Amino acid sequence: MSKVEVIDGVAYKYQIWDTAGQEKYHSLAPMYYRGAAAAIVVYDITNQLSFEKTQRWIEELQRHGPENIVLVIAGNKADLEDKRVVSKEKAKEFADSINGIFLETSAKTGQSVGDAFKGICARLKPLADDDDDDDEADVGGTGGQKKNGCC
Ligand SMILES: Nc1nc2c(ncn2[C@@H]2O[C@H](COP(=O)(O)OP(=O)(O)OP(=O)(O)O)[C@@H](O)[C@H]2O)c(=O)[nH]1
Ligand SMILES: [Mg+2]
Repeated sequence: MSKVEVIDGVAYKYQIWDTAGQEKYHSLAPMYYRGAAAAIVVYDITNQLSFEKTQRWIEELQRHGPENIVLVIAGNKADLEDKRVVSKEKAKEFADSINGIFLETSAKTGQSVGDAFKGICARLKPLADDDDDDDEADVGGTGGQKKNGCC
C-alpha cells in the first residue's frame, strides 16, 4: 500500500509492503527489504518466541539489508497488557543496542501506529530536491539505494 504524510511542509510518500512472517515464506523476504529505506519488525508482546524471532530478523537485515536502513522494532498488541510476557525495558534495550526506534503499538486500537511512520521520517534525511517539483519524498520501495532517504 502507499501512504503520504506531511511533516513540516514536506510530503513523504511511503510504499509499504507487508511480508509474511512464517518460516515457509522466509526466502521471499529479501525481495521486500532490498532497497528499502526502513523496516518495521513487529513482534507480539504476549509471545516470547515472536520477540526472539525479531532479533533474528534484525540480524538478517543488518547483514543483508541496505546499509542505512532505518530499523523499527514494534511491540504489537499493546492493548493486551494483562497478557504481556515481553517487558518494555528489555525490548527497548534491544532496540537501543541496534540503534533502532522502539514503540509499542496496537493494531486493534491504533496506538502509536502513526508514530512509527513519523519516527521513520525523522530519521531520513531529505534528499536534495529533484527535478519533478512535486515536493514528495519517496520512502523505501524497490527503487534501489539512491532512494534511501526521503525524497
Ligand atoms: N488484541 C490484539 N490483537 C491483534 C493485534 N494485532 C493483531 N491481532 C490479532 O492477532 C492475530 C494475528 O494477526 P495478523 O495480522 O494475521 O498477524 P501477522 O503478524 O500479520 O501474521 P503473518 O502474516 O502470518 O506473519 C489476528 O487474530 C489479529 O486479529 C493487536 O494489536 N491487538
Ligand atoms: Mg500478516
